[in-house]
Amino acid sequence: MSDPQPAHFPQRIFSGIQPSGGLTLGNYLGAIKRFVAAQEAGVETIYCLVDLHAITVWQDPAKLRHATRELAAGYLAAGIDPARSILFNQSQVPAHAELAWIFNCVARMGWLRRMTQFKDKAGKNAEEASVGLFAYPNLMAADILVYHATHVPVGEDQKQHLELARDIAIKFNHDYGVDFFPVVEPVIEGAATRGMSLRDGTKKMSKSDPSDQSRINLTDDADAIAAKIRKARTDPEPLPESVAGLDGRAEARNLVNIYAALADIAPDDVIAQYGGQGFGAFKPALAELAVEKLSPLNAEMRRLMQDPAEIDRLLGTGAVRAREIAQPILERTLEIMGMIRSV
Ligand code: AQP
Repeated sequence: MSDPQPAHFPQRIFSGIQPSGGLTLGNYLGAIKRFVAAQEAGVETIYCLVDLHAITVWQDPAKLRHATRELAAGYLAAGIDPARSILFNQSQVPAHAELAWIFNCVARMGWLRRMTQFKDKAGKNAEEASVGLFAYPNLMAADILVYHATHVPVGEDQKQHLELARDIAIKFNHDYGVDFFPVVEPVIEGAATRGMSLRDGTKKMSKSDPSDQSRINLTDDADAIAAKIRKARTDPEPLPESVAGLDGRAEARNLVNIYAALADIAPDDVIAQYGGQGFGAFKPALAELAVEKLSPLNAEMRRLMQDPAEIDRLLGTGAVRAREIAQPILERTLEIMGMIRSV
């Protein structure tokens, strides 16, 4: 990772996932798997379940509670160690929402109007969308900057939001004549930074897609995984002899990328092995690999979900550690802005 930050911003990784449904293979390959790699590399890592982001669209309270615990179980099952990483849910650390308000006053309307995710999620009915959905990227900037995080591993879809977080840090530093917030670096790496829907290779695989067939959920059992891969949309051609031959073949490229990310190899290596073969051969190989990699995860998530009180306890402990970092940074921000701090 290149690090253009001044030395007074030591490398610190922050990232988050919304408990807005069950985890998908896209979240796993684009985010969680890489969160674990960062933890294993020995960098300071802070991982958040961004429940305040989830409520930018309607969430049934009981489902939100379940999805938050299940998401925590997903992180833990994938290898996030709460002793080495800080793992917590956003709403237990009020500094996120407080700094987001400040950033609502830093970011410009025009910046937010350019955000494609708002346009995608609000659709044609933007007037009915919540104000929170529109201001979502300001909260995301606060999530990151309230820890002075320097690097943020995310999938490709979050690139624009991270550029906005950089713009907010730069504007705040400039407006107040300080070098206080780091200019964060997005870390978008690996073969599956944009896992696509199994039904439509031009659409992102998403936990809120109405079609369950469009995604692999981390809670899917072996039969469901194999069936979804078998039914995944493809074209009639065999796999090409080189990666360049995947151009214009979104569905084929997606399956090759998923294979590569699951096997920790490059798409070239997948093509070297399967180029020239039809999907009749490739899909069963992919299904076998997916089941091999995801089944242990799935089993561990189920085990963890049997003890929700323990998950809540872990999140509470993580939140205490998160508050210890976030609160002084929020206090200093308010001071810089001229707010009286009496205590
Ligand atoms: N399809 C994907 N491929 C690669 N990475 C992905 N991510 C999400 N989908 C893919 C990455 O997962 C992290 C958490 O995303 P999120 O849950 O906060 O929000 P999202 O990006 O909006 O994910 P979803 O699944 O599409 O959720 P909904 O449907 O609720 O909006 C991020 O790092 C994201 O890049």
